[in-house]
Amino acid sequence: MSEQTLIIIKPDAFERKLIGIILSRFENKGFLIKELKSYIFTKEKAEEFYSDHKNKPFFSELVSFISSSTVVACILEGDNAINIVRQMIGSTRSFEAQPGTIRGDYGLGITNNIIHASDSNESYIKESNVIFT
Ligand code: 3AN
Repeated sequence: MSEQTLIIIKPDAFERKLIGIILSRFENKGFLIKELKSYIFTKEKAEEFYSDHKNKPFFSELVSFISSSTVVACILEGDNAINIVRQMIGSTRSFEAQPGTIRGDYGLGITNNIIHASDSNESYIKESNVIFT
């Protein structure tokens, strides 16, 4: 079933000039880039984007990191996009992510873990509305 999902290529990947190589992995897999923009989170937008995590101890670190530099936001479309893109990005803790996943190949951090991808259709709708409206 064709679906859409949102990815955010995070400030660490932007600063390391990994945008092109990461986007090309999704195109190579067969996904279509439906929307693409570079974006700078304000603190307020970051808090809205990560509102599900507002009671977590790492919330302020997360908000501060995601708003620390440019990110690239992208809506991808393709069969089972939500699930397959989540598999492609790998585990949250990059140092545990499998080689062959994006976090496994490019990252070592947890907060600075290269990329975000929506984990459900509900998250996709909420998150894409924060950035694309
Ligand atoms: P994922 O991005 O893999 O879906 P979530 O939704 O559990 O992970 O967490 C959202 C973001 O919060 C992660 N991408 C990561 O940047 C950050 N995060 C998660 N757990 C921790 C933690 N223990 N310490 C610091 N940051 C964390």
